[in-house]
Amino acid sequence: MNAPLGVKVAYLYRWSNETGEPRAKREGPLRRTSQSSAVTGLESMASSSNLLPNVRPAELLREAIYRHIRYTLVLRNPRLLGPVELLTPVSLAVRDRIVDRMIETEERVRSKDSKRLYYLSMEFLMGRSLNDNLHNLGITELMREVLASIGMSLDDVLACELDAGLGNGGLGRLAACFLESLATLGMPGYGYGIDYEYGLFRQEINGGFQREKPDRWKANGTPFEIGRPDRALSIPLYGRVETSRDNHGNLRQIWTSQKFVLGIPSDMPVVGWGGETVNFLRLFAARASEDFDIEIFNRGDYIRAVEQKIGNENISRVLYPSDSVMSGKELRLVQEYFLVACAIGDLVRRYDLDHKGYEQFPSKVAIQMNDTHPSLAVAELMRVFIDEKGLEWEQAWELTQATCAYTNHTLLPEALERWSVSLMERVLPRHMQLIYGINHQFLRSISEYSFTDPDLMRRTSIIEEAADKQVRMAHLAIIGSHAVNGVAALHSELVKSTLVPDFAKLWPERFSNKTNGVAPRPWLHKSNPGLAALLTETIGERWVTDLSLLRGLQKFADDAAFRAKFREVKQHNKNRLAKVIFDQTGVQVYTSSLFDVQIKRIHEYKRQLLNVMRIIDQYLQCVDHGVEIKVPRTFVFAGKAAPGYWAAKQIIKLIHNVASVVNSDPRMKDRIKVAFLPDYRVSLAEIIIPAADVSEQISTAGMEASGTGNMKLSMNGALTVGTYDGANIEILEEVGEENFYLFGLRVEQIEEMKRKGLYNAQEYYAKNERTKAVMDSLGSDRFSPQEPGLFRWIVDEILYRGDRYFHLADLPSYVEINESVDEDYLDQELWSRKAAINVARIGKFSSDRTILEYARDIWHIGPFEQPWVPKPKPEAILTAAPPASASESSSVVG
Ligand code: 26V
Repeated sequence: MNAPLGVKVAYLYRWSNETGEPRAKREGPLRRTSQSSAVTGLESMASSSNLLPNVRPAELLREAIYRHIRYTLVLRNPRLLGPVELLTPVSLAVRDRIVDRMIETEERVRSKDSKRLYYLSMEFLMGRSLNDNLHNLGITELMREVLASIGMSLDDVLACELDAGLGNGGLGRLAACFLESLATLGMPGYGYGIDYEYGLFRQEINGGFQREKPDRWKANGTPFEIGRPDRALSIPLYGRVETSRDNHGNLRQIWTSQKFVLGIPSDMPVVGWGGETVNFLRLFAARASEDFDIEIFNRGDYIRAVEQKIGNENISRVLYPSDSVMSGKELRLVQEYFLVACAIGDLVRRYDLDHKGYEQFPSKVAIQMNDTHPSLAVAELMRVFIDEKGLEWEQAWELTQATCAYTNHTLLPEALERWSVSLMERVLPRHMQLIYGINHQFLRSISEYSFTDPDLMRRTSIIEEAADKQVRMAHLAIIGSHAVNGVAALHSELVKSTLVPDFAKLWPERFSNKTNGVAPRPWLHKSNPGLAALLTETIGERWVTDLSLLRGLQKFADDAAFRAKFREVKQHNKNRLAKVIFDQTGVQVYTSSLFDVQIKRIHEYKRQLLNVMRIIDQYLQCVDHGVEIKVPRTFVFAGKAAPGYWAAKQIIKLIHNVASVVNSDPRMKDRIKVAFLPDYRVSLAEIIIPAADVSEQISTAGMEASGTGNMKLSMNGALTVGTYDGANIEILEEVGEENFYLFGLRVEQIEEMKRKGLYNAQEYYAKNERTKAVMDSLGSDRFSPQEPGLFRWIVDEILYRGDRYFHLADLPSYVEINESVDEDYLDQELWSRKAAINVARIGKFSSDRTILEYARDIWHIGPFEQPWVPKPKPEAILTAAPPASASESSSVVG
């Protein structure tokens, strides 16, 4: 099976390992390293690759890096390069290994003609690639050794990579975890997204206020994006629809006079644990097509034509930074269609490579829509089947529905997508027509029920009849899918009972729950090496790909020696975070204090404000009433506010003001420290999470669909202080109520209070002294001495404008539960037992489990069991020969 020598050329370039100097320097010109004077440099490398099995992996890796330094960067002396300059060659050396495995994976899937999953998402929060890839290939330590040999620290190089922050928060990170799990499980699953030039804004803090800066995440290069301009697609927009007859005399709708924009794909490899499977995330960038607006060119208006060109390229310029309010902006609609059209165009092309006709389509392709953002996929697939492939409506519809599935991620009415019909008619006239057709067919199918429920059609129609007619994207997604799911048990019930009860009654079998999960490789094994080593030493290494095995840890929670080691790991992680806090904020914290962490988007429903109220309460108790604070705490906040979300930005300012008062008041004797870490992102989360003692998950019940930070924190040995909401409920069920600090109203209570108008914040204010004191301090200028009246709005909002989020109803029970936290924390043996039990019982929340459920119930893609994947062996990664067929196959990665 060996490839011809010429194929191996990329593998080995020999340098001396004693001096770090290129051997070529001593032996003569690079092209003359071989005995044969006739061979080229590349051929000489090919001949030395015969030595592969005998060469140490470290040497191979170093040679691969040196080769890229010389031939890709055209630089001479590796020892003179700084960490930023090394990032690219180091990444490319790793990438070469990955590419081989990516090609092999594709060949495997193609030869089996396996069904493939395409995960369509406007967001993928990938974070840093190099570290993740090294880790899943099992060559992190090897790379550390190699870089050390040239006087470079691997950590310094890793830190130079800018996060790919192509997402707002939970929804985008979930997509990234899903891709990692798909690859680890060996499933053919691919992401389709947008290659935003700017990801989520960078957050700077200025005088306590958030300032947004553009996120130039590509500035240091993106070696893990593999451009595929040969796979470009032409995407139509605007124009009009004309009716004409085809050759058989049938009426056909022709979308004409469109403008075209190009979608240029780049692939980010997604390496599964062990490197056995490498899938990809295909991201599309918008480029002007020569003939975008051919009329302007024809008129000879060159400058306007170039302006148009720039305008079209804006489609993939920037990620929309709101995760709360739907903006209704044309550019966002165009972005959504751009993603969908690129994805469908590409996946249909891939299907066509190996199949004739479309009968088999749903048995070869599954499309998962991450929220309604890509729900135009339903209309686009219909358009492609009918207009481009000539299928009849009925068959096209059957295939579309059998292929698509939809996941809902929010119940918040202001985040539900609706697009005005007039906008859709202008941007996507053919799709609007198809949506009317889908709606008509649907309404006809339910017309029989209208006798008993005359309002049913109005409620379920895709078109909302209002002054400005709207397309309800969730209805389109539900009608066009064979499966609809929520992301935690409670949330999935609420989808059925409150969001779309009519659809749930019509098609109960279509609805299910798929509780979210997080990938244990990046969020535990990689980011918390101390804990990972302790787990492996205690229960073996198999937990990495089967997190349910953490249960084996349970008996060790009673073992004092184990707990001591467990605490030692946590302490180490806290020391590391303390340094970061000091460097980033100047706040000095005590590493022996309890680290209390709330890290997530800033949103009223997530109630960072409740957390601040409790801090204020403790502060007032201490300085005004002399109450002793028994357990010193460090409160860590991090998170971004949507740039247009005024209240959320004010909350950031409040956190800073409270921090400056509390941190500097000598009467507090440093018992409480508050720190806001700027620019929350994946790579910062990786440092905060392993160091947390307490995880704040305090949303108003019924409002957090699932949460995933809650899972990551508990997985890393933090105890949750949480409401009965989202996946908190399932975490509590797993870890046991004695290992979880539950407080606050339940959904039913909140619903009832809303229904009956029972929540009166003023009553809570009047009847609780401490609540009153907290509110009064916000109304006075105690936390804004230089900025009079700054926080009065909070009092107005809560006491006089109804407080949608029930802060005052939950404040007393929140304060009380925190007293139990303090008591337990004083007993470190008790605390570490609870924390260890959290880790032992968190296995359910691996995204491997989530993906296996999607695969079994929705996608019908194997394997249906968790496969065992051994720890990768560096030798295997470094010395594997390239695939023999690489030179024979023309289109290896389609
Ligand atoms: C909504 C919107 C509204 C239109 C404008 C742009 C935009 C961008 C993102 C979103 C996402 C809102 C939904 C969301 O992020 N949901 C979160 O999903 C997580 C993963 O399922 C879940 O853990 C969180 O509880 C949920 O809030």
